[in-house]
Amino acid sequence: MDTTSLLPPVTEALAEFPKAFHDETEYVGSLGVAWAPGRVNLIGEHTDYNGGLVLPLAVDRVSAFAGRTRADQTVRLWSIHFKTYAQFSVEGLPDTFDEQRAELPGWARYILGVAAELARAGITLKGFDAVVSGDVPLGGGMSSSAALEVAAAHAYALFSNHAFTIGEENATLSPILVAGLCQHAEQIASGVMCGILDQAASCLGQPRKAVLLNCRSLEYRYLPFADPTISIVVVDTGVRRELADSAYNERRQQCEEATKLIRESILQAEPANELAHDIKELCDITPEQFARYKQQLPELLQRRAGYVIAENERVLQVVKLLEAGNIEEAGKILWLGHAGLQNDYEVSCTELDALVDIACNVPGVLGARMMGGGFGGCTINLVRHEAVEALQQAIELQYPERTGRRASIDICRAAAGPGCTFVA
Ligand code: GAF
Repeated sequence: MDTTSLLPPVTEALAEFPKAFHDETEYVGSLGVAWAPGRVNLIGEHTDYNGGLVLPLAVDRVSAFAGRTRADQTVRLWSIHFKTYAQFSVEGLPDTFDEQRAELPGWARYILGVAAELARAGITLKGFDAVVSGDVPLGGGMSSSAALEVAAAHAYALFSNHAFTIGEENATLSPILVAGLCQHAEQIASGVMCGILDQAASCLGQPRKAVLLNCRSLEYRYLPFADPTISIVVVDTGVRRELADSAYNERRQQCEEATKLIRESILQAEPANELAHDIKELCDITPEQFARYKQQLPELLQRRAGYVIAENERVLQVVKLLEAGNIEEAGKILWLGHAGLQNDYEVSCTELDALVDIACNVPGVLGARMMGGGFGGCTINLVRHEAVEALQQAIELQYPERTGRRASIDICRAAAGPGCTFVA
């Protein structure tokens, strides 16, 4: 196979393999590679676990594996980034998950988690040795962990020699099923009760396209996203907050509580309304219902639920505007999304707010907002090409002044989803 077309992290992992694994291990398969992209989310934040809409796109940054199938059920991994080995067995999963997880470094837990979920789905896996590399900024809001999980699922598919297949016609698992499986892997590996956004974006990526996903029905469709005059600029605050995980789970609980209270209020006021029984998640509540019944919620839950319901509407507005070719107006909706995340959902932080505020004063920035779980991570900015430099300069000048930190800036393109192949 011509390896020159492989992405840089894939090539890097391939080159490292003979250096990382040079003992007498018996291999039963050829050298192979698997990879999966990170993502950005245009709009639809914290809507995924509320059964709502999201509009992400996969980016040209990937997690990658290069390795060979072993004769036993051991998985040995070498992380180029962390410069550490990790080892576990796929035998006995998912029962041995908790015990094995405790012994592993954080990054390897996601890979074990994927194996556990595949085992739960009834798939028997083979062991392999592999080098893991990647260029998705770690913890930087572009879903490095989802990229790692989805790449791992493709590595298991490749190295388990047809125990299962992903994606193509008659495959064992569709891309969206793999996304769900990797979402559960993330939950058990990290304890964060995430939605499906990140894993779905990685699994469904297509060049020059965004994907509109209904996280309740799991139906999706693609939208062209390739305006040559616009850049997607991702700015990393450099902030990672320990408490982010517990705050995320707390938001999720608040949304569940708000859903329950509104459902009860509707049923009480409209006992004949059979449809109200079907309200399971916040996004099952229409904006009109919410306006009518929100007074029944404590003030905090009004703000949390109000944000989610409005954000779901914003996704629809952005889709309409993009379809009409009106990126200027679509961008404006991103500012509104940020305001909601900052004031009502309260998942932003000083650094994210500073970046959005700086971007707001640069002509040619069409819209910006914090992206992902929040409390740190990054912002997404839709920027006219000719304004990218001005944005960069404004951030370099003002962000350290305002926060005492440095931000890093990355320009991304909508890129393809995951893949795997044997190379020798
Ligand atoms: C994180 C989660 F992993 C996603 O599922 C999603 O909820 C996102 O935060 C917020 O939109 O990335």
